[in-house]
Amino acid sequence: MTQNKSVLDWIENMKALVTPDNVVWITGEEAQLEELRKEACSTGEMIKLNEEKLPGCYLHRTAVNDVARVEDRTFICSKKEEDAGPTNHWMDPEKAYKMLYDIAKGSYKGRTMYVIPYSMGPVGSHFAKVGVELTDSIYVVLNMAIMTRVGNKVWDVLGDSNDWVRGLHCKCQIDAEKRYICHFPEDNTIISVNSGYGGNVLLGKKCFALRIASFQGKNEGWMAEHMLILGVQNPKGEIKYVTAAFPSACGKTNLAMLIPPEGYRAKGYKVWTVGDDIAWMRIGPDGRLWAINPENGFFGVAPGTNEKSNPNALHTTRQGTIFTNVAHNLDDNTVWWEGLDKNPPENAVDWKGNPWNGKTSTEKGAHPNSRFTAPAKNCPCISPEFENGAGVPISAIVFGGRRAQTTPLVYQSRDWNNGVFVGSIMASETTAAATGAVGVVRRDPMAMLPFCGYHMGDYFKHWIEMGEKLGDKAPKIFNVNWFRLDDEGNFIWPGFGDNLRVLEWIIDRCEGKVDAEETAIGYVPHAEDINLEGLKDFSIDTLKGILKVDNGQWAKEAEGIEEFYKKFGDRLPAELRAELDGLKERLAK
Ligand code: GTP
Ligand code: SPV
Ligand code: MN
Repeated sequence: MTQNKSVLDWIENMKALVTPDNVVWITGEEAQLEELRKEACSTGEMIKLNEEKLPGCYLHRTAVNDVARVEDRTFICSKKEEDAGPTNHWMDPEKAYKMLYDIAKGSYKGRTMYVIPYSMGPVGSHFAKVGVELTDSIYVVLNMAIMTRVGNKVWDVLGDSNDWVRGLHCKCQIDAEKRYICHFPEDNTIISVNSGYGGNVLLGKKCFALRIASFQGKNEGWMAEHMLILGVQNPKGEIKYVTAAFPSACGKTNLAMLIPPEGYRAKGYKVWTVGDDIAWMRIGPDGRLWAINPENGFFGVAPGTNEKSNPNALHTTRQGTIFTNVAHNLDDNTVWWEGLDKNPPENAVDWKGNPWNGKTSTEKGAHPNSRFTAPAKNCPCISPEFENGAGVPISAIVFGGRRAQTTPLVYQSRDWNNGVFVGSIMASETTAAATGAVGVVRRDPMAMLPFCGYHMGDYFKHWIEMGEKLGDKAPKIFNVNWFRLDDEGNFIWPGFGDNLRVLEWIIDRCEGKVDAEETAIGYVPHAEDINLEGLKDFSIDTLKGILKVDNGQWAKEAEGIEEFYKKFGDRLPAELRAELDGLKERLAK
């Protein structure tokens, strides 16, 4: 345990508030976690799955009203409203604490308080940061034990420091009307009440590693981003690292675990996964940008994951994994989700807990935002650098979203500031990862709209300043769109493993090995420079179609950006204003 006074005092205060029957300190030892798994199974909180087919795997169903992040109930409680900015919901911290303490008061009565010390990042790395989460949910403990590094070793590195993030989670009655996910960036504090779902309650993830950490990064000169990190190894054995920011459920896990197309594999290409959701990045001693994945597992979207689309992810979930809100196959006590295979179980229970026949039912067996929580070490392509506390050097930063039209398959920004502009104007169709309408195009700068813990205008400025510090060592910035649709609504680009064809062009551009065509929005590949070898039923003319930049559509886009930028008032950096003017000028030519 710990003698850290700031920790002990805070826990005493929280105990007095929520009044648990008892307190359990999570040590990180396997025997303790195993006891908790048994207890969760005895109460029905979790179901133990087939030990032969899915060793060490469990199923959990959340309440039907509690299956995704709740962006409209997520608040940044900075002292000044203007510091939360126009893209966040804000609540006065005094008012928020009072409201939350009223809800939390006595809520652990009859329950156990679990104290989870955790490290985001390899324990002791200079990138890493410590958090403590208090929860009354065993499901949260077991998920945190997969997603982060938990246990006594964290107390050892924390010592008597006060630099740690406080997190209080109270399940309460899972009352959607009293659900609040509140962040106090100035106090390093997170309070989450009335939810039991992933991103709302695994406080190390979006709440700390993005919302609180983005604020810390601005103050301390580093970056916390909603990005995957992967390494592409070429036949010579050289590995180049790339980060990519796509909005929720837009393909980060899939790209991070990409399996090269056959022709590439034969030549010796390989992709290594460093992270699938979050990157913390700092300028290294060599002046380049270095990144770590602060997480220790994957909280991935289950539907659509299969032996063809993402065999690495599927393999990763075959042991030691917790499944949330997928269908339960009663015949062999395994799990199923839409898009796993063409053979849905007939004798099953759906994500709501109702009897379900996959052959005849018109209802979905798994919720579209059902998830797996799997240890990173299970991943067949986990990078040898995954545990390296110094991180990996980044050559390229890729932005992307789900756009049926307008945005080409790939383009390169003109320079860093233009790249920041490209990130700032990202737009994507919404997905099931958050509650609310699905398929509506919304601006989601750097895929951080729901995750930036301070004023988005200041966040843009921070990006610009990082570019000034990096100078000519800055990664090159690109934008991709795997999701262009044809007239019948089918995806035009094959995507998944074939995305390596685009990554290859990106890396070649970083190394100055390939030319490009200058357009109003940036540099687009000559179609001949994207390797289509071995791609069946895909012609170079189809490729040309999705590489085309339509100036008419982009002129409309520029109007939308103008509208969006108005939100930021005088906190929009002048550099971005100039970039928008430059785009309009080039479009008018
Ligand atoms: P979060 O965990 O919510 O942050 O999501 P993510 O960005 O990791 O998304 P993920 O990789 O789980 O993919 C989400 C959905 O996008 C799945 O249904 C995938 O099948 C689909 N998808 C991923 N990559 C591609 C692609 O290259 N092309 C197409 N058409 N769909 C893709
Ligand atoms: C996302 O929605 O971007 C996720 C899942 O990665 S959650 O942890 O719920 O935020
Ligand atoms: Mn995510």
